[in-house]
Amino acid sequence: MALVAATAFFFVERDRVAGKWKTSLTVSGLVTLIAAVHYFYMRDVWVATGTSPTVFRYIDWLLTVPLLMIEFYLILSAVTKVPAGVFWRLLIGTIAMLGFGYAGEAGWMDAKMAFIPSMAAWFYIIWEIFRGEASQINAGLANANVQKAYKTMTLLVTVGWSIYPLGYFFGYFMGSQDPVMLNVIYNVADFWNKIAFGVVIWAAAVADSE
Ligand SMILES: *C/C=C(C)/C=C/C=C(C)/C=C/C1=C(C)CCCC1(C)C
Repeated sequence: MALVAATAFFFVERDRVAGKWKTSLTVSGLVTLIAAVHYFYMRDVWVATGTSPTVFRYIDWLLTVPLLMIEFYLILSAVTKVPAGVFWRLLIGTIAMLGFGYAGEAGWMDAKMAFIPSMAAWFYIIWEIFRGEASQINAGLANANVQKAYKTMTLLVTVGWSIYPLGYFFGYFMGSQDPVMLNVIYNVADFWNKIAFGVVIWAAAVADSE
């Protein structure tokens, strides 16, 4: 429900911000919309079978995580010129991270082996936003609103996102995967990483538009 409400909020608030910010808010709303629909699917499966199929989570992630990641490109693009390479590196990094994760969970690859390239891709994204071209562009801005949002978003991508590899790690390396616990943890993580992430962008957009 919070994802549905956030979707309505981002789409309505789009009217309130300057034109250059509208794409960022649209993308925030798409992320929460896509996740809300997947949660409806997942709830139905849970009610019917008492299990939660990994495939729905990964379809959700495959759509929402690249969209979240390109928000870095979009918020920087709202205020300055950003080379397309930043967009592509963030996009490809997320797809590699999730592709290996899924290969491990689906049994296409040894789950422990798949963990390594998936983690490497996540570290690559983190490097890009902390040290790479995106971070250099951000450091060179004269816009405190974008810089503040950027900083909080980097925190969510490191601390907030660490929940998912930890869930994988406990499941496949420690052999403890309590599906109820894992669902609760993922749900709380999604609240921060999708809704709060969007709110951070919304706050920068409003402050910068007024
Ligand atoms: C809204 C959903 C989000 C932000 C999901 C993010 C998911 C990840 C950051 C997953 C990362 C993984 C690794 C870094 C290694 C193990 C496999 C994954 C896919 C769980």
